[in-house]
Amino acid sequence: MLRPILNTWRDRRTLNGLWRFATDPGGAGRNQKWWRAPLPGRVEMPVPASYNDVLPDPAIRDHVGEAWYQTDVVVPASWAGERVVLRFDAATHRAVVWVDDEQVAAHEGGYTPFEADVTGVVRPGRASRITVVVDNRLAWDSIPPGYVEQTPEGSRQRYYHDFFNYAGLHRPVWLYTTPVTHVSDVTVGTGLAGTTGTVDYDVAIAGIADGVETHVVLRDATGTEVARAAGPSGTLTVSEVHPWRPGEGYLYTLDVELWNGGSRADRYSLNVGIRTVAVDGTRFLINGEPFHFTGFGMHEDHAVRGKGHDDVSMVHDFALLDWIGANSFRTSHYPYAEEILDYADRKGLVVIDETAAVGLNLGLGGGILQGAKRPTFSEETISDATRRTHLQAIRELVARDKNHPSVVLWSIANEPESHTEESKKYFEPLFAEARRLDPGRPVGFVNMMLSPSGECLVTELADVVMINRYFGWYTQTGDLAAAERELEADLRAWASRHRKPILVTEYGADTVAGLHSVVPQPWTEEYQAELLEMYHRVFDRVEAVVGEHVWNFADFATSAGVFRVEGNKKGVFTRDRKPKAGAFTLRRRWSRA
Ligand code: GCB
Repeated sequence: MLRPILNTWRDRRTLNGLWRFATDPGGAGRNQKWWRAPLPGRVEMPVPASYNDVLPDPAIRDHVGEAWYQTDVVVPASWAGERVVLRFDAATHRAVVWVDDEQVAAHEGGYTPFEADVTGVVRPGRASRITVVVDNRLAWDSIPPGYVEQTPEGSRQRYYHDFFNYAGLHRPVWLYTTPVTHVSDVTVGTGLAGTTGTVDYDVAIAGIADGVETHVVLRDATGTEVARAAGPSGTLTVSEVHPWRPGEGYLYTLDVELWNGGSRADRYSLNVGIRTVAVDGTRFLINGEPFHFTGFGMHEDHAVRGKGHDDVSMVHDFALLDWIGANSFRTSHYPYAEEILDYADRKGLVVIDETAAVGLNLGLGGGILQGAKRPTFSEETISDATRRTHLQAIRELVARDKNHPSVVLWSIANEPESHTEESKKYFEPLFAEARRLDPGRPVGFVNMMLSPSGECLVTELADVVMINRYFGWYTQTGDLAAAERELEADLRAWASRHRKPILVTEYGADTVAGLHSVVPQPWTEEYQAELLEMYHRVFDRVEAVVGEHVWNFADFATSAGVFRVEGNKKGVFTRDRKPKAGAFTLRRRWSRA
């Protein structure tokens, strides 16, 4: 799915700003057709942002159910004759959209974009009312899953993942145009052989008029043409190629043009990084060279605006990644804003791109279900219906992110149950679909500690081993010597059983900034630093380990719980991005080169 761009043939404007807003705990809005008139109440809400923390109101923070957003927009008169599209970069977790009185879109999934062709609904030169209802409820068939419990005090959302269930319009909303005959999709795949690069391209065209021709031109970073071709698909060859590589996000531009009767009818420009990715035994290769991942599992999470995208924070976070010497991150535990992937492409940061399939593991939360432990996979819990949503989440992730050179690996789930036959059956078609959609990238999932190498049945479906390990925190708490022994035994077992690259996608310890101790005391800054050093000693002893991603880059919000002190404190930066001692430990190790 192509992002809106601005050029001679395409226009765009964001609808970011303050929208009218109303939560709807009783679900009255649908019956009363709230899209037909200004929303009740006088609350305004910024877009993009999570709505939860903007107002100091527990009824909004802990709201369960639908919430309405509305704005008015004048469509420029100059857009007459163009195709007009309304696009939401994210609406968490599902949404229905109306333009004036007409429903134009409905979408499931909180972290991937959707759009509607509204050409026949809006009137250029006139105002239109745009109304969106977003629903933050997680159910057994949503990704991520959850369930709503009815209590005497009202609905309560329960879920099996460890971050706050922020909701709302988290990313920009766009109104944009394309010509009627337009480029509707572009897919590129790149190759390298010596000093020659190749770009396979495939262009989809919609609204086709007779005689439309496709021309593609590849330009280098100075704008100089390096290759061209005609036809909707083909291969471009680049001699003396300048590859995209970690640390150096060199990008070419692919200009895709449609020509009609001797004149240009549309142009779409796409950034292209020429690089290869491969798994070879226990090595992870980028451009044929072994790559060692250093960095973090992160979160889109900030004070007040929650998961709302913001360029200031993005640029600052990337600067901190650079300062600390990180070369990569995982979009734990959902697809991040496309702005972040574009920026990673330009910065040469390597990305493991993850779906929002987190918390598919009921073995972890038996206690909450009135003591009755339910099976993870069953008709009543994670079922075929969940798998259908999960498949769609994979399709939308690949459709959105397939062209980003920074993305080198798909992670189709975080810490699901993976030691049962049911889990294997659940995951087989998901791996197959990810590979069918993108034969060019390895596919994996993230294994959790309770499912060690001898028991996990899903890793054999994956191209790499990705494991989260908390020796020294959740087990052997405070005993780093015992943790070191356990960690080494665990990693060696994975290495000998699977002969695949091992990425430790999470390791870390909760740390309250400012807490200190001269002896190893969990929760102190010194303990976090010592624990990280211990893991690094072990990683350096096990050759198959090709990745170290600390959990987490920064402290983040979670639901309330006795294991959490105003959220998860495993960040090496605080939530407002102040370094803890562990940040300097990492900087010393990762900035060595
Ligand atoms: C994990 C999860 C992550 C949690 C983390 C923790 O394994 O993948 O979402 O936040 O542990 O801190 O417990």
